[in-house]
Amino acid sequence: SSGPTGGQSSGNASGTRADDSHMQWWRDARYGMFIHWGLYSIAGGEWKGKDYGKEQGGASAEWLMNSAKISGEEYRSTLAPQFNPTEFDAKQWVSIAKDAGMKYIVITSKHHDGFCLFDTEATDYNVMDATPFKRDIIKELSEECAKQDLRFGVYYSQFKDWYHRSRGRQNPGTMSNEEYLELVEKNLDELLSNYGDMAVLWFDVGGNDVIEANAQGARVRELQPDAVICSRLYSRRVPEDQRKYADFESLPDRMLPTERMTQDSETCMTMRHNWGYDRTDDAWKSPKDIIEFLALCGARGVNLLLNVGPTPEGTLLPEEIERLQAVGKWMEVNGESIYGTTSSPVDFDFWWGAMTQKDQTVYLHVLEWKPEGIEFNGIVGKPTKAYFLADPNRESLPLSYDADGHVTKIEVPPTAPDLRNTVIAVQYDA
Ligand code: JFZ
Repeated sequence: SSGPTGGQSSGNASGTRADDSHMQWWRDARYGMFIHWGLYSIAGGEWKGKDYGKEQGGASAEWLMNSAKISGEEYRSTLAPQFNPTEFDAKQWVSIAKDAGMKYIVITSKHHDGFCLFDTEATDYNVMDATPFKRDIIKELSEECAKQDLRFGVYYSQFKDWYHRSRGRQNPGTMSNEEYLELVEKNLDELLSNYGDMAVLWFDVGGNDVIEANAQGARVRELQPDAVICSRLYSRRVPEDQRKYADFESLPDRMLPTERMTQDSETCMTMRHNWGYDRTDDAWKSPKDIIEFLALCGARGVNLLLNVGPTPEGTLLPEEIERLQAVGKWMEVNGESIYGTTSSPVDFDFWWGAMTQKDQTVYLHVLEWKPEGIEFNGIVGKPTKAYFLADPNRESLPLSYDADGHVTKIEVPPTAPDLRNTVIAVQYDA
């Protein structure tokens, strides 16, 4: 149980395994890279001169086929021959994720548009057979992750596919349910058999058919018992206690968690508005925003899966790289306050920010500097030493306590050492 000092309990899927030891790396990792890449990246949110980038609640880059009501035939015949991202370099992408401090990568192996970024026998609508590129993107990335010691996983849209007869509303495809389920089954077997260790199976937009979802979950357990399975295998309408194979709860997209989670959870977040590459989307979040997401997700016990939307050429955008590097530099110094930590000991934020914790230390993520001092309470024990995590000498900051010893005040210099997030480590005696 979480108890008075916070911490996390397991997800609800341990019943399908002997234990939940497969979750430990994921809990410790805290920070991963999401990649939305596919045929839609070529269009970049535009179709026949119209910009769809900000439609559909903003999810239009990878939703283009649906938003622009493009037929399956036209979508494929227009975009697949153009898919030739010759600048794609798995080694570079994985290095960028690693330098950013990320511990795992999840890439769209098939999104709602049905296009497979991997070699598959189940359909010729894939990168090897339908495009001039003819390189197995999932293979190159999975091998590179293994080399650079990052965990690798795939997003797979198991329910929603616009080529299916009834699983896409605006643009009903022709595939029957039987054909579709067979395709998914084959695809999953290939993804789970041909690419080494699959760390994460990131299912999305699940349906209400629990039997169908459970069969897919069971197959994952069978072929990759240690893979971590996303709760979106099931629709939100499936009661939580019936989501047998959901290892972690995927929280609503692009929103900070508002409360401390007691079950394994993850927030996925964009760097701007859209997931897939969009030519006109300029709603960039700042490096400070992202560092704050990391801190606040951590304080609520939630992983952050931060998205990039690579270009048709196969590159990450300079704006993305710049942000990833900035956060990576911060993580180099302050990673101890994120990796392997659990949620804040208290349910609330402070006026200056929020806390994470590990062993006998709490980490104060000071997002708003207060020269008059940083006050906090809620830890079970007496603080003995406070220091800036960025200070290699760990010089003690002066501490004082109020009359009943509940509130601790840390004296700080007038200006913030790091305006984005200065972390103060506070050790305490239990
Ligand atoms: C889905 C996709 O439709 C979208 O294109 C993107 O891949 C995103 C990561 O996931 O969209 C969703 C799914 C679930 C919610 C919101 C958007 N939700 O539960 O709030």
